[in-house]
Amino acid sequence: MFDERVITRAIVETYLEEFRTIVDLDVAVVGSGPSGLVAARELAKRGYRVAVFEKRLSVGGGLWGGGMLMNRIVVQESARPVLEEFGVRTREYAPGVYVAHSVETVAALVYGALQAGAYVFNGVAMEDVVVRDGRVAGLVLNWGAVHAAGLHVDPLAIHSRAVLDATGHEAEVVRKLAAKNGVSLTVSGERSMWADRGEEETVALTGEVYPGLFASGMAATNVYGGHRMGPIFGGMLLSGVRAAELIAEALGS
Ligand code: 48F
Repeated sequence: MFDERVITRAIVETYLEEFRTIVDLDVAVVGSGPSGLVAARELAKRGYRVAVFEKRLSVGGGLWGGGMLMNRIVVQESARPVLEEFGVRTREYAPGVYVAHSVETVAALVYGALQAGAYVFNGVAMEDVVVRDGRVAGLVLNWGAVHAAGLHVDPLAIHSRAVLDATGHEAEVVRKLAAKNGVSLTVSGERSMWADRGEEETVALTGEVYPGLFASGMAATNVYGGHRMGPIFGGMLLSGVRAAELIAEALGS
């Protein structure tokens, strides 16, 4: 009953159809952790053409493992509305301290981003940036598997009006920009864990690090040397919201 050729065509054609449309984007988000997925949904809701590129097969970044592989995350009162907006259930554990299931959180965040109209490409890695006239103007992409195996395969490039580095602790996009373009940007690296400070810093440090290139979440913390915060995730969610606001401000309509 099922013809393998139809199955093959269905996959190849629908995937490539989508890939063709993302060659010109408003916003390219690198990394599908909490800050990247929240930013993607917020931007898609505002009508921007946004795609998330995740080098691994699984989306969700550092959410899955909760704290020390115990699949629960903690959020504070100020960030709970973000989880609610995605339909994630929370339980109040202590005044102002809420717990959510990390797997439910990943599922809801990616579903919410897709449903809002964001494109999500898992297994696709950012290999380099496109720089034009002193601005980051796009990404150089390759299959995550090619990247991981270190194969000598030339990548493909896309253009975007803004790029968000949501690659977490690595701040990979910022590092790549600095390493290849003589840009005097240093990634300071994060400071040791201080949950309270780290949560505030990751939101405060979210912003444009170079024309066209924004950083959120742990990438922002690492660029500017903020504190690590561990398995409390409110700052990551709020950083995604903040990144979307700043990008929308910069892009206009
Ligand atoms: O690390 P990650 O979850 O980013 P985040 O939004 O959140 C950080 C927290 O999860 C946690 C924390 C909070 O307490 O400290 O770590 O800042 O997700 C980053 C994603 O980026 C992907 C990576 O696989 C991960 O899923 N990524 C990294 N480099 C690349 C990439 C790349 N070159 N191309 C595509 N994806």
